[in-house]
Amino acid sequence: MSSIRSKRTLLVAVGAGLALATTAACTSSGSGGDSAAAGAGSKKVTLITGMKSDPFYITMACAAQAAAKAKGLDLTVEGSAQWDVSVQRPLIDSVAASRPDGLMISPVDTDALTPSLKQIQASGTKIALVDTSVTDPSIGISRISSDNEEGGRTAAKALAKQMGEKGTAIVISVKPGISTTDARIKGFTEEMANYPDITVLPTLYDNDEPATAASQIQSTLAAHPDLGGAFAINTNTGKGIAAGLKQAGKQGAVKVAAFDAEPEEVAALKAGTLQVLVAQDPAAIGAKAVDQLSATFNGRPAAKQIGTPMVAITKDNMDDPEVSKYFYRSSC
Ligand code: T6T
Repeated sequence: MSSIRSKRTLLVAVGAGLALATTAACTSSGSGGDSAAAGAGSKKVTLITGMKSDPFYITMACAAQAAAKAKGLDLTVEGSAQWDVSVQRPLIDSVAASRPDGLMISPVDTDALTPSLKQIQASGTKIALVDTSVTDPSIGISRISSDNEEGGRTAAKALAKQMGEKGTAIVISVKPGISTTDARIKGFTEEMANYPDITVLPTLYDNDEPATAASQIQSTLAAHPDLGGAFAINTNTGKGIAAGLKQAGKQGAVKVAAFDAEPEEVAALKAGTLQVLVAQDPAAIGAKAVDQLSATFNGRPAAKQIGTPMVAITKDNMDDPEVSKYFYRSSC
């Protein structure tokens, strides 16, 4: 179980009455004199992200690179081309062959990759799980992520408000067996149960393909012309739903709460195609993971579980610098 050292509750006031309480664990690491210029003897760390091209992970990687430089660590960034176990497993195995001192990874499945991770950990590589995690609690010296159930609850409250607390809604996710998106669905559906006049249709899965999400929202509309709301579980799903609604001329007619804040989602929020974004702080996830590995390399204990902030963004608050600082980047 997590052994959060101390908890600081961060309440981000986001205008339009949308406030999202998050907790962030203060860790003992991160400042204790372990900075040094990267040199031949530097510890080698590899980051394997869930999707190389995803601005969520690009933002994470940029911050991890900066933190690694400050700590004198030699960081290499890898990433899957698709959200698929058969793509990420060979990546893990090839990284294992290089015997890095540390591995930061977003496993694309809660269980299928655990044997490979167990093997790497047994060979002495310290693992930090970033964003997604695995069921086996023995994996990882630290797990750093958003409180995804809380994020799902926030999306449900925001969407219910947008829908006038009545009508039909749909959730489109990536695929079952991803710790983060499964937690968001759990939080969302549990919160939506508090709105008896809202019916939530069975969840659809788009395999992280925007085009699939676009056609799914359109076919849902055809089957349910009264569709009033949608929850997009992540960046590619948010992009896809926005495109699908725009193509169908239904932007604004179907209210959408989407997780994340990559550039196309932000543009869709500005255009009124999406109504709420639940942004995470992937930069904090990346930087804190580097801090935990650095602390471990220097003989200090790591924080087993670290929560990072989220913020609910709407058209009303998106121009506030305290909010727009959470927009994701497509490059460093
Ligand atoms: O929403 C993020 C991440 O938190 C999730 O685990 C997978 O999807 C994203 O990477 C965005 O595409």
